Amino acid sequence: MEGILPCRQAIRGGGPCRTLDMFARIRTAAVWGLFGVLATLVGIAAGHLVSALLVPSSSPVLAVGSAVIDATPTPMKEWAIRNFGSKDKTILVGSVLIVVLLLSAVAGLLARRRFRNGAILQVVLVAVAAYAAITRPTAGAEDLVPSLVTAAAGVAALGVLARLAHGRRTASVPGAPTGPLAAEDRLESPVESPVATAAGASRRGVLIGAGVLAVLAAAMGEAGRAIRSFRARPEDITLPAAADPAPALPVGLDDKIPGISPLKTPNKDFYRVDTRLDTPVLSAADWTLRIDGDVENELTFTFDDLLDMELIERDITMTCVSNSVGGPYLGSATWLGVRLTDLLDRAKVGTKADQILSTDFDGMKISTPLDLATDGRDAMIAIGMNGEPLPRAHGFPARMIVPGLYGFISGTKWVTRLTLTTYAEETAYWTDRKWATDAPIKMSSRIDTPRALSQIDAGKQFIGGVAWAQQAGGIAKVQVRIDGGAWTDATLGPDVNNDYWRQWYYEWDAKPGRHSLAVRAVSGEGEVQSAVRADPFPSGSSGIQDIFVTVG
Ligand SMILES: Nc1nc2c(c(=O)[nH]1)N[C@H]1C(S)=C(S)[C@@H](COP(=O)(O)O)O[C@H]1N2
Ligand SMILES: [Mo]
Repeated sequence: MEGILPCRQAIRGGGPCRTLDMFARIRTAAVWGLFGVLATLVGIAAGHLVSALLVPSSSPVLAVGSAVIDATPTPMKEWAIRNFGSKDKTILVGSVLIVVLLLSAVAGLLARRRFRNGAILQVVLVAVAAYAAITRPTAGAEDLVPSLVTAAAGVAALGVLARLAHGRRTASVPGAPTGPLAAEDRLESPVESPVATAAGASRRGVLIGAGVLAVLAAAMGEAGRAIRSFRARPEDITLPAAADPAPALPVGLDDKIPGISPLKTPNKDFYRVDTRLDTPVLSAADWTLRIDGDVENELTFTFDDLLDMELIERDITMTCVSNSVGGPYLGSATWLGVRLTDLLDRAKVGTKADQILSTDFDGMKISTPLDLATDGRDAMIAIGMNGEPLPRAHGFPARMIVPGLYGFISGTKWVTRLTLTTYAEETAYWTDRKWATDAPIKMSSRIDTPRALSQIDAGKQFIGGVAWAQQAGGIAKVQVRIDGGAWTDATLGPDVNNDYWRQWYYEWDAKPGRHSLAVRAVSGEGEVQSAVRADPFPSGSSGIQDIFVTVG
């Protein structure tokens, strides 16, 4: 290997030649690796900035991340959600970035010997991103632009760094060709470290060049972020009052039981689950909802059309199928919208359809059983959440809400199309990944306070939380079991409606020591929450939450 070859160069300053040789070699490699990383960061920042201006979801990093999400097998997704929770996406993007930066370091190393090879690797990396961006269901030619910019900026930055490094070196070898292209065909001595052997002035040149590029990357990254957040500011829309309003929400146990979930979940605290890495920015004025497929009249509704229809307001608890027993993916809000059946009645659904295939603005598809969505429950196309327009993260300008069904078969955010079709004919995102097609929310209950594994004082303590049994007669009872003893009735909070969770609490005389606390719900139909453990996949978790706390 090169590292143990005898010195081919006179080493200034003497010393054991091989050690110096190795040392210089490693340093050279590190410098060129960093050049590669820096060049890629410049490219990514430029691409991200341009995509912020043009098509935010086509940012090369996001496009690759989204492609990875879509390609991740269901068990791995489940594993990631279980182990990383809502940080799963940060970790995903972080991992993608690490892989990209490692390969970029390789590109830097390649560029040292032959600039063209490094540039080719950079372009290959960006081509993967371009492919991911262009194959999104609704992608157009403009989605290629950020990738092209990324490639151009990355290659240019690497070129600048290579030129500075080689130029500096060749400056000390009068008459040698300069610049990355000229350097291409020369096999340089691996000993020659651009930094180690630099004459003071040119070494400074490399450092200044790298510093300028780093500042440039940071500035473009920050500009992209600022533009994105400016474009994502909420639209100034005043929603009309509902023709069919929800009754005033009763006073819950919020103030009585510290640590309990508030009866209504504030929008900013509402869980968010979707396949996106960005927050889509749609405009209400441009938005339309198309109804097609097995219908007599294909129709298109604008946002204003919806405002002109009869608006209903309903208190509904939503849950994600990925929520494990005792988990956080659950929230309760007041939704304002148009009855789904009012829309479907205008379109006149045919006799063949058994599913509503809803599509979001980006082509993401969710399937809902037609019979359940139209069985008299308050399914709606919602435009308001807790007295405000939908937040962008929750589907602005419009989404579907179907009480009693998990979000993945009913809660389509940023919805733009409802196609009446059959399960035999058309499949959707999660059903393609083997999740259930028919998934009613399973009755469950959760202990909010005390927290699992926490330490609390002895004496009078409240155990409290929420329980839900949508479409099964609501919650009739919640029972608590301490240290494996008998199930004892807890006190219930106010009854909002059967589609809404119910708060509960139990006053406990806590004695010092370690204790187990369990909870279960009983529905209005007399059904007792199942103790059979099931994972979220494929149709929702079941089992009893049983936690440990230490008293004293
Ligand atoms: N367009 C779109 N809608 C979507 C999803 C998605 O990935 N894309 N995720 C669904 C899932 S799995 C759930 S649980 C709910 C969550 O809605 P929330 O984020 O408003 O709580 O949205 C549903 N709607
Ligand atoms: Mo979900």
